[in-house]
Amino acid sequence: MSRVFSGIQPTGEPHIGNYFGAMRNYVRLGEQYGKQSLYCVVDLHAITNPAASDPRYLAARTFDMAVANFAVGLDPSQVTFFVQSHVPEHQELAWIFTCLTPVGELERMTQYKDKTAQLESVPAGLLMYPALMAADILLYKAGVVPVGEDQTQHIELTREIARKFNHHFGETFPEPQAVYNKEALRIPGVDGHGKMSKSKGETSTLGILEPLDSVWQKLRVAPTDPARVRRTDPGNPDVCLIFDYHKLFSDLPTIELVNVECRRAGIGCVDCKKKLMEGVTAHLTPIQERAEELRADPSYVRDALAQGAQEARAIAAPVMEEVREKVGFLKV
Ligand code: AQP
Repeated sequence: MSRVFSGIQPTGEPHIGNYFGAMRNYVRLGEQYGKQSLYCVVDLHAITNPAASDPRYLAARTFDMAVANFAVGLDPSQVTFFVQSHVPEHQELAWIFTCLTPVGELERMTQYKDKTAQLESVPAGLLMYPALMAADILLYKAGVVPVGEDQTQHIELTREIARKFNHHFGETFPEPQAVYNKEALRIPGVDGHGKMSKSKGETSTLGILEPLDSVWQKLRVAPTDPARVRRTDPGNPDVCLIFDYHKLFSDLPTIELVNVECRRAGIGCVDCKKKLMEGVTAHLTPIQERAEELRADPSYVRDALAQGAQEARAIAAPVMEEVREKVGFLKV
């Protein structure tokens, strides 16, 4: 049976893009693959962007990211859930992959270009990010990787690295496949500026653990179809991010109603947003209640993470032994 691997960065509160794009698939695949599905809070990735990983908050955000994943339905007794820095083999394999990967390949990654565009000084870790990500996945010989569409290029590079390693050192790694949630490939930010993203700050995100009144304040002022200036103007849901969100949170009759009524100016944007908020509330309330219970029991979360790291290392250690031997390191 193949393994599943995915990681999520503790760079801020998880948002509905992370949730619909990736975390829901973690839960679905977790039910199917059990302990052979590995999920990881990737704190080593988080520190590649110093602006997004203040050391005062990193541990708390790592803890909160675990809470959020458990709250949406990942059961740590059924899957393998851990923190990346607790399994040092990730870094060891990442170094070997770094040595196999041309700098040019890393420099052409879109995410690298986006994240460095505003930086005066670029940390080398940002460039090496995809080599570490390849190590995360291949350390467990995972074949299935649930991610959002923004990770496509990194998964392609992971496949390339696996091929290269196999070619140089003998057949070792599978070529993993990305698994997407087709309904949530790239959720737009609530500010209307591109992809919803933690590192763009709270104006971009709707957090899954965010107080609902704060969510409403953001939705209330969120941009809609720019061509719809007056209430009486017909709108176009196809260019409206509120309609994108309806498709995630609302039931089919509501989606259909909003679609039809917006086009003939039968519903105003505020009422449309209120209807959306009903779906958001129904979705997020049980998740937020579960998160509160988990926060009240920190030892449960910590014990689960310690156990998860042990389980992950039990898989990683023999793979690393095989890799060391194939690369030719001296054994004493
Ligand atoms: N807007 C999105 N729509 C769909 N999927 C998304 N993902 C992220 N944003 C969206 C998916 O969520 C998983 C975890 O993401 P991550 O935290 O590891 O890093 P990211 O992709 O870089 O997400 P962010 O929020 O944009 O984080 P920062 O700003 O810290 O880099 C991934 O599978 C991702 O595809």
